[in-house]
Order: sequence, then C-alpha cells, then structure tokens
Amino acid sequence: MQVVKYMFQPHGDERGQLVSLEEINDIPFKIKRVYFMYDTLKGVVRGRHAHKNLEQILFCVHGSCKVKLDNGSESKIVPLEKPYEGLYIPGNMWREMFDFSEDAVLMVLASEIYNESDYIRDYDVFLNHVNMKGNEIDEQNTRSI
Ligand code: T46
Repeated sequence: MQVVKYMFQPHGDERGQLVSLEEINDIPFKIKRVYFMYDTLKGVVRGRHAHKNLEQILFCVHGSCKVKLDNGSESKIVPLEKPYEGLYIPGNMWREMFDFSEDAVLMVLASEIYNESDYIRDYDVFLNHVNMKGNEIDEQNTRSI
C-alpha cells in the first residue's frame, strides 16, 4: 500500500519558518474547505470512517499525532510530527487519528465542502464498498482486453 506524504519546503530565515501551500501547484486538488482540531483529549481516537470521494491532506501544524490508513486489504500507521509534512488521503480509505500530543493542532485541507453522505462510518460497509469498487475495476479491465 502506497502512502503519499508531502514534505513542503519551509522558507526559513533568522525570524523563523514559513510554509506556503498553493492549490494545484502544491496541493493536487482545488481546496474547498479547511478545518482543524485541537484540545484533543489523551487516548482519544478520531476518524474511524472513510470517504467515498473526498481527497484531503492532513498537517499536524503543532505537536504530533498518528494516522492509521486502511484500504480494506492493508493498513499503515503514519506519524505526523512536523508542520511541513502533509499526508494525502484519497477516497475509499479508512482513517483513524490517534496518539495526539496535548498541544496537537491537526489541520486538514479538503477537496469538497462538508457532506455527510460522502462518509462511510461502518467498517463492514466500507469493506463491502471497496470490494465492489475492486470488482468494477476488474470488470472494466476484462472488457477492455
Ligand atoms: C476526516 C478526518 C481527518 C462540520 O460541521 N464540518 C466539517 O467540515 C467537519 C469536518 C466536521 N463537522 C462537524 C461534524 C461533527 O459534528 O464536526 C463534528 C466532528 O466531526 P467528525 O466526528 O467527523 O470529526 P473526525 O475528527 O472524526 O473526522 C474529521 C472529518 O470529519 C473527516 O472528514 O477525514 O477528520
């Protein structure tokens, strides 16, 4: 399973650091929404869902946390520890965010506005969904041979 983590270039000088994010040039989609979470309590696990179509990039702009990504057949845990690291999450990927440091601020750039009908909040429904998608792709490949 391939995980895409962008390392953006901080513009540092004697005053400190600055990271700039431009849609299309740096972020591979049009940014329709930005949200962030903070004051996350110790031991909390957030997420525990997938999206059908939404694409996102997660930044822990302060502190640290971990993100578990699961595509239905494999999973990986990705630490986010630097404000210039951006974790890309495509559609059809189960995610869980955990191990938040007390000072963690997790900022998310999203390709769509908030839409509850894009969420899959049940893991078994997610597995059925990705299996169906897999079959659709297999069928398309079979037809084109
Ligand atoms: C995701 C992970 C990384 C809104 O009203 N607007 C919004 O844009 C969002 C994201 C949430 N909300 C409301 C809905 C809930 O009442 O805020 C509350 C908490 O949302 P949720 O429980 O979905 O938060 P997380 O941390 O479990 O998941 C969030 C995003 O929802 C999700 O898209 O991929 O962060």
